[in-house]
Amino acid sequence: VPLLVVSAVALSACGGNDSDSAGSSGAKKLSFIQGVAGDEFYVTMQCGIEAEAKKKGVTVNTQGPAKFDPTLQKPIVDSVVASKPDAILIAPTDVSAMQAPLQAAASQKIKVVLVDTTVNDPSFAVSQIASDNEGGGAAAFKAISDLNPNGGKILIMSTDPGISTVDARVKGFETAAKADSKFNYLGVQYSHNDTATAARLITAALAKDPDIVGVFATNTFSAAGTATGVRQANKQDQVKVIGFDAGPDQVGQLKDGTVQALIAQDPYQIGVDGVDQAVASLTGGATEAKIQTGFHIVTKDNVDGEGAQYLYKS
Ligand code: T6T
Repeated sequence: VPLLVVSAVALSACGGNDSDSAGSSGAKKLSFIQGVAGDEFYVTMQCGIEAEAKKKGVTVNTQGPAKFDPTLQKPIVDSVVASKPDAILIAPTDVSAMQAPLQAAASQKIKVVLVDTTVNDPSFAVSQIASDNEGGGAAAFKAISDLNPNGGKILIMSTDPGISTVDARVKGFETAAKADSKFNYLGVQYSHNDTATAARLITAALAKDPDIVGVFATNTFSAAGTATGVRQANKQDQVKVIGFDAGPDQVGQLKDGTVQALIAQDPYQIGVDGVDQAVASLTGGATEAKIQTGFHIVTKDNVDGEGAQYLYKS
């Protein structure tokens, strides 16, 4: 009779196991504060951070607010600062509201590394590591334009103003869209990083302008909601949807034809670079003020091949 062997060690999202622990007593302590907990982008970044922390012999603990909201992230920063880590890696949830709390952390001699998002004046930070968000926005316009050679009405579904990454994506798309007279750019709608709100907003936009030909959705949740709304309106053949990020729901929508392309970031690498910068700053090594990690375009044609390496972990 075959024995069913159940492993006592839970597999982590990262493909290792959760019993892996980095460092030893006396090792440098890092804290990672996500933009929002449970978001596959930050889950994947956490995998990169934990793998690199293990390699470098430092410890890391990870926390994130339940929503992408500075009023929820600030108390986490305050409690992490009180725990006196050597360095904080953080994706700040607002360019203004997170400025003072992070500056206060840096003034306590905690090294601060900004991963993904940034703040208005990041001069206190050791390093800022992010995708080419503006370039990704411009690439999203190019994709919509290639799919709609005759132009038409287009709009952006974003999250909230004041988030550096999505604002840069909007800027990149908007600049390109306004320069192309074939397109009638209808502006930005804000979904507050909520999938259901994005679906509701796109339904209303399609009721008002039934001839919309393209939507650029600036992150996971706005993209997943946009695709749901487009499919509910049965407009998936008419409306071309390009979404930033590459979480599992988005990949499903790419494969079923509701979404035409995903602009995938490299959150794992952002995490690896973040740890390297933190450790360099703590050990007197050279740091880089800005690191850009690019982006990759994933379509139905490459998602099971070359594009598969860019999909996020969950
Ligand atoms: O798009 C990423 C991240 O880059 C952005 O700052 C916030 O939203 C995500 O986490 C995706 O959900």
